[in-house]
Amino acid sequence: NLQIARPKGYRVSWHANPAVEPHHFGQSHPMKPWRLTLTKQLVMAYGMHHAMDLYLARAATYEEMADFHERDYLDFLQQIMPGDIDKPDQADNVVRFNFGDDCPIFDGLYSYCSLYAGGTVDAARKLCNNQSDIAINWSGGLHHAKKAEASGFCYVNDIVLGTLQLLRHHPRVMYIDIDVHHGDGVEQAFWSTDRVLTVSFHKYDKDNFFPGTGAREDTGPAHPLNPGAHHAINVPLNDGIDDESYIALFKEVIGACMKTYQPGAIVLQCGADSLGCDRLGCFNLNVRAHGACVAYTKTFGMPLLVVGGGGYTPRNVSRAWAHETSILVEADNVIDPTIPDSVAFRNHFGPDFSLFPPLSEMRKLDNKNTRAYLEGLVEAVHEQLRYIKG
Ligand code: TV7
Ligand code: CA
Ligand code: ZN
Repeated sequence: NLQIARPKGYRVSWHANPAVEPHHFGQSHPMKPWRLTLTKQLVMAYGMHHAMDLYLARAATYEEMADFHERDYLDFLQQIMPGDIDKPDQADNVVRFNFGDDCPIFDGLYSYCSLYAGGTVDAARKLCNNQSDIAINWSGGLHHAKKAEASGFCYVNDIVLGTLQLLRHHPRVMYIDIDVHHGDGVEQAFWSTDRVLTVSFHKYDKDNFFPGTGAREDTGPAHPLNPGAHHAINVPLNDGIDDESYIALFKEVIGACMKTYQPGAIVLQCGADSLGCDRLGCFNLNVRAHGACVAYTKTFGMPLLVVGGGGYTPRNVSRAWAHETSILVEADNVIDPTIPDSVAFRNHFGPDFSLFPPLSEMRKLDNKNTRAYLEGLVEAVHEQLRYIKG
């Protein structure tokens, strides 16, 4: 695929370590690091690796992770072994740090965490050093992890670590989260600063959808002495949102936030569980619509840290992230939507063998977001932005 040239004027870097891919969360667990293998196979079969600088991610050090995480939590993460979960002397910590079915203790857990976190820290540093303009780590984006607690398949919050790096060089950073789940860990980490504006689009149902936070009126603690008040923007949605409404909503909300806040860098979490047909998600988006959010974010032309996140139907996760890689290297108009013959595991992409299968038609889900509801959300975001000065 020699037609894929490096984009002129800006550099894209790819940060990954293949040692992340073989980790197993357990038999029926929905999180499958193997989806990263599939993504990489697609990206390489299309020749997109020629258009990026490729970096082997190093493991984040203990000290780097301690920029956000508490040491007794990291100590536990570092020494715990799969059999230990049933040992009475570990029981207190297992409960305290929230390990269990969602966040199991599997073989190589610490190396898995430090590798995906290292990728995001490396990516952020490349942006700060001005050695890259768009830096990608599809293994990152684990937005639920708290400073001393695992949560929702996330153990180390690589997004917080990467954002802390960006804050060394940029007065303001904007965080955008299109995973179907609320980006609660990132929101909470920057709850009390006005230097990060967090914006999450997610399915919201307090009692029936994880993590149950992210209501429209949750905008940061409103104490007059808290500079972070109003700096969390939540866009709670109902089942079945379609391409057209999601793209319009994304552009209106993000366009308004960019205009008001004027950040120096953007972190974009691209959780692919907002696609139609996701095993855990309940939206109705096609690969092109998910990608349109990435394309729109790129139009602002600022340092951009792109991370993965959720996504539980691996064939579609890899389609979305390969397509989004092509958008970032400006090859989306030259690649063939038919999956190349040379791609490994090509059988996973049948029967259509297309990058863009009709996900919204395959599982009929009513759009439970009325036009009036979506207009109300946009209006409320505009009102919230009046409290924020760029
Ligand atoms: C970023 N949903 C993470 C999203 C994290 C969602 C949840 C599961 C789940 C876990 C399993 C499993 C599952 C089919 C789905 C209230 C509970 C219900 C555990 C069984 N199958 C991201 C986290 C969410 C684990 N958790 O944003 C092992 O679904 O809803 C919950 C919590 C208690 C714990 N039980 C689920 O996308 C990466 N978990 C099968 C095996
Ligand atoms: Ca989200
Ligand atoms: Zn998710």
